[in-house]
Amino acid sequence: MSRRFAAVDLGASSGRVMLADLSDGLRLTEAHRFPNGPVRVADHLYWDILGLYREILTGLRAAGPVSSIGVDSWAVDYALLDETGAMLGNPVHYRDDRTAGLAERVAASVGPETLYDVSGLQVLPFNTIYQLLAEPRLGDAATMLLIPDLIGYWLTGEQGAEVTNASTTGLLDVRTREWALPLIKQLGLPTGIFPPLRQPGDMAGGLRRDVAGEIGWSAPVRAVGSHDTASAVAAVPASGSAFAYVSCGTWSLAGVELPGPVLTPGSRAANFTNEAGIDGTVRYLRNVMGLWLLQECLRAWPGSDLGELLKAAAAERPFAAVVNPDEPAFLPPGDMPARIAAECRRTGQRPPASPAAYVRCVLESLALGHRLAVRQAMELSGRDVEVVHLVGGGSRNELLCQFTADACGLPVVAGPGEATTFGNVLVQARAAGLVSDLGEMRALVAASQPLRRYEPSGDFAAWDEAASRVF
Ligand code: LFR
Repeated sequence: MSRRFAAVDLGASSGRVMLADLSDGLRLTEAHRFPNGPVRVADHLYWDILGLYREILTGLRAAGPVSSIGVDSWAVDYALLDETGAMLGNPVHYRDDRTAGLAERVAASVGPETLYDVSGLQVLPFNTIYQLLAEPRLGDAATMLLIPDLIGYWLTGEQGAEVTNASTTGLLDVRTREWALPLIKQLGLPTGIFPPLRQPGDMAGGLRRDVAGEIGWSAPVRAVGSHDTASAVAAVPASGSAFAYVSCGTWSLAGVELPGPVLTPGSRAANFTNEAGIDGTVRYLRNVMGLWLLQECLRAWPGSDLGELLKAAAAERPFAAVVNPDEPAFLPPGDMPARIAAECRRTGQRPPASPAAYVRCVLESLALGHRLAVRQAMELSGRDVEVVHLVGGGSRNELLCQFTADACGLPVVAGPGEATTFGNVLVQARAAGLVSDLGEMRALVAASQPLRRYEPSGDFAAWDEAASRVF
């Protein structure tokens, strides 16, 4: 058996097929990278799922033969399939507004306490539970497959639901980690569309013969932490348990890892989520709007250079303007600088006057979001935290890492940028017997990756003052 594994990792702004080699430590190479993003057609926002699948095949062909393949992606979104396995329409993007008002309606009918007690999930307007209730074609559906499970189905012909991602639907029982059938029935959703659950490491199936023919080789697909955040948290290069993490890409997912859920009224009020992690762990975290704010600003400034902007942002006046990064108005695609300016005015602050000032505002605001989530995670869970691990693409943003250390008053260890891929391949390597447990997985990442440490510095009182402006 070779010690090579392929990871298919679909992020909201880019996808990649990565190749990991564990013959001598842990080496990662990129086989193929491709852009991703929402596609608006008439009234709705979609994912170009067939285009993504084509890129995945291109990537697998380039990666060459491996021992197994794992697929992860962003959470909550899905395709409905009919009884022949054909897709009933293109998957809708979670930033689409079709779920407007549904979270409130479900809370009113089921009761917010009951909902939290069953699923342990934070309320986000796009959770699968609300999307399914907005779904016009539910009556025709035989199966619902979340995105990585859909890709897995196309690759293997086998259907299943990997549990870490299933935990983001709002329809998984947080205690038993089985589908919450009583809740599903109570909502009037069809119980039959939810496929059997799989655990990370389970075999998902062999490649279909036509797929193997197309990419030129064959290997089984294994379930991994198919929620990208579950894979990223599995690869946080921490030792021990006194750490918080910020998995920072399009979203920042900030929290702690726990052995069991926190379902207290305080936790619900703070909108903390108990998502399923590897090995029965709980990813106790909250979504912070993340680099989406920056990505959408850049989209509004065609031709701008991020490197130059970050340099200029470092020289801008501190705390000239900050916003609550989690304002619902920031969620949909659109003119982000205009929305940030409106939010500054609403909170009595002068809007930034240049792109560099906007970037400064975004990064300070994100750091404030990280700080609030990390602090609340510590308080609500009782977990001691000595260090914040910042992983994902955001770990390459030095200014954001330093601001996060300053705002949290804790050291930040930044890296790896490709934590999700590491988590993906290491779960496969473990299933193949090459790695023993989560601790060893993390130690391997720590030993093979350059990490950078940021000590908290700067004026802590100034961060307090800035926080008081927005929260
Ligand atoms: C991050 C992520 C988050 C999830 C969001 C939407 O990529 O998976 O964990 O809340 O995307 O699916």
